[in-house]
Amino acid sequence: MASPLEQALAMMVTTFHKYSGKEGDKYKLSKQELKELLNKELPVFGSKQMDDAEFKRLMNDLDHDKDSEVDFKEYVCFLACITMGFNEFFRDCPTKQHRKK
Ligand SMILES: [Ca+2]
Repeated sequence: MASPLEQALAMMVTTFHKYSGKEGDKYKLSKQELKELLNKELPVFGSKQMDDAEFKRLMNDLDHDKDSEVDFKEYVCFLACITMGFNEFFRDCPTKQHRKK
């Protein structure tokens, strides 16, 4: 039985392939595939709240090699950035709760 972290890593990989295989290059996310992944798997960052210009900017930021698609490496960098954001957000939570006692 895989540990929760191992499961999370496997989930990152399988989630990418679930969307990247839909159209065009099987190993890259097109703009449409990225949009779908965000909406369904990362609703916090979902493009529903994002207008077209914002989505274009995000896509542009993620697409480091400028081939108009997001490959696995670019996707993992994105997840790492989000994780760092979560870390910033949650970092002080336990300390604050602790201080209240
Ligand atoms: Ca790319």
